[in-house]
Amino acid sequence: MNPIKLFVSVAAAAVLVLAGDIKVENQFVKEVAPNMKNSAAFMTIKNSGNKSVSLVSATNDASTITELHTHGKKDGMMVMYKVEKIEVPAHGEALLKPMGLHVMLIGLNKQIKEGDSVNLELKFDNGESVKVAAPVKKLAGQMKPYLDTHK
Ligand SMILES: [Cu+2]
Repeated sequence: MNPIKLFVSVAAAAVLVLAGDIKVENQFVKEVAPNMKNSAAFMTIKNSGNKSVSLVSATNDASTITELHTHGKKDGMMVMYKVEKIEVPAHGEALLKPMGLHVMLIGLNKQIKEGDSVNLELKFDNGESVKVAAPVKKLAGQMKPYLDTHK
């Protein structure tokens, strides 16, 4: 390969790796009672780039399974269900909040309570991967039926 061409392709790859358009803020995980096996993580995801980016998968160190979920009405009932991705518009944000979009932690492998923190890794379709520590917080009681609707 011609050395100039090689240099250009290496430089382009370096730019892709360095482009950090995604920022995660205000992340937290809901405290749950000791007998509960599921919880959820909430956060604001900001995209400073010119293209919309989607959160496509996640992992965490407190549960076996991590899914992307939303919450809404189906046949007149409030239910949670899995979504393939969570889109973050260009120069915009996605708000993951109780009764809306969330990262579902299924099959907790330990009790999580206020003061703990859960390590999350979030993977995006632009190749970015963001690691955050989410503090565990107590939320108001109306969250319990919400978490129980998980299928
Ligand atoms: Cu859920």
